[in-house]
Amino acid sequence: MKRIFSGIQPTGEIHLGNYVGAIRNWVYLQDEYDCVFSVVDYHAITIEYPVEEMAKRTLETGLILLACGLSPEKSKIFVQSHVPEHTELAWIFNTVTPIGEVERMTQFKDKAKQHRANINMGLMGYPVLQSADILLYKAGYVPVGEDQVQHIELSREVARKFNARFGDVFPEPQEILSMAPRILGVDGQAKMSKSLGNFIGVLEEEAGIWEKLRTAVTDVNRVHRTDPGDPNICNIYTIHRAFSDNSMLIEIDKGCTSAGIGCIDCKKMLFENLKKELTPIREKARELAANTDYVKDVLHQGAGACRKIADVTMEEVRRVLGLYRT
Ligand code: AQP
Repeated sequence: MKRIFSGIQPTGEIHLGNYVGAIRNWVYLQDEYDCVFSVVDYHAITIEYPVEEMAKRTLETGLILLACGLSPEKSKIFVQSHVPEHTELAWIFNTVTPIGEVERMTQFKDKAKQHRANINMGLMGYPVLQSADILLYKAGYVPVGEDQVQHIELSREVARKFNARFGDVFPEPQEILSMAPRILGVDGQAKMSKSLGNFIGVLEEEAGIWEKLRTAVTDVNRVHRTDPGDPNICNIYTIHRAFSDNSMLIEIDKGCTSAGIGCIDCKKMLFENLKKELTPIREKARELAANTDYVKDVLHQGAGACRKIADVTMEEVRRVLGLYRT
């Protein structure tokens, strides 16, 4: 069975971008692939974070993945720092990764601007650790949002460089994009992001979701209700694509381009569909929050299963590197 790896950072509230760009796709894919999914806490420490919150956020992120439909019967779900081989392999990959390649990564440039006071080696090495996350399990496929495609390209480069020098050990992973690989924030400007505060949370209460939706930016050229709009440049329509069926999309397209419906009508339709999909997730999350021992157990079992795979890969890697073994 072909293997998948993907991860999510415990950097805050999981939002619609994470959900439709990645997590919902993971849920579908776990029926067809051998899946490994991680809460990547070592990635999350590359920016300043509230230390006292990290453990709680990590557990909550695991809980949300389960609430969204990941199943421990189908997938291995674990916390990255519980499998130390991730950082061991990342160190080795540092020695085959050209500095120029990591310096040109868009995410590094963006994060360096956002966190000027702490541009650390970890921030720059983020995609090297990500390559290790994927290749430790020799995963061939990585379901991610569009923002991560450049990093997956780099992981192919890392695999090629390593294989060229030490022999054919790693596959070259391919990204798998969802049908909504890039959701903008409610500001309609930047990517919806935990750290930018422009998000709608998957577990947010309905009143909060509506308030954000109601005021969210649409097609900026549609100033008056009577102006026709262009769904192709409207972020609300992009979100509709992820939550609404074809007949509704056609209805909105027609209504928007002819000014037959207003933005608020369109948002109300989206709100109804969001409620349909997110309410069961919120309920499941509430159930799991009352039984965190179950979540802890899933993560514990997941880490155990992953350590076994990691151990085999690392033995092979240490051998091909020519390290002294007793
Ligand atoms: N706006 C988005 N649209 C589509 N996919 C998205 N993803 C993130 N934002 C969007 C995808 O979600 C997965 C997990 O992301 P992550 O937590 O590892 O890191 P991120 O991409 O940096 O997400 P955020 O929310 O923007 O976090 P912060 O603010 O902490 O940096 C990935 O597959 C990502 O592509």
